[in-house]
Amino acid sequence: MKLPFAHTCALLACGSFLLLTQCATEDTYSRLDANADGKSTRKEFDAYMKQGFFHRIDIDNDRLITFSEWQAFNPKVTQSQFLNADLNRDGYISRAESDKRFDRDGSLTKLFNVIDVDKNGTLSNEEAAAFRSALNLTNAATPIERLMKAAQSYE
Ligand SMILES: [Ca+2]
Ligand SMILES: [Ca+2]
Ligand SMILES: [Ca+2]
Repeated sequence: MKLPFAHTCALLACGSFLLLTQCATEDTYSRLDANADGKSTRKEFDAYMKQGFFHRIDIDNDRLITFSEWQAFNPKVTQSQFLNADLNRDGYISRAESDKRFDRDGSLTKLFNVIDVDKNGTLSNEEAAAFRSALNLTNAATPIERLMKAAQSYE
């Protein structure tokens, strides 16, 4: 199966995937499957990833992301990327602004499609576990490299 991974890699520059990789790997499936029916819908996946992303960057837990908080997590983030996400230009990224950024860049769609091997629109326990295993099998230096190797193993 061929994935549009060259396109996915373009998103790595913005840093979202680095965070998504960590969200997808370190938590139990039960948290992803919010209503515990044995599968994760796209809606559950999105809610989980958006919450996980925001929570990890907002170090001081004040519900706002500053440029330095983002930079602490991803040293490669640029001012223009921050400004791009800060829609109302108040110097902070709110949860709503963070969520909208994901909706615009399409990174959640791409990640979901990688994990959803049988393309039925939901992630089974097995699909989520397989993705985690693929990531755990890689021994690259950075989360981004691990993600790229894991996704290559799906091709
Ligand atoms: Ca904060
Ligand atoms: Ca803002
Ligand atoms: Ca599936």
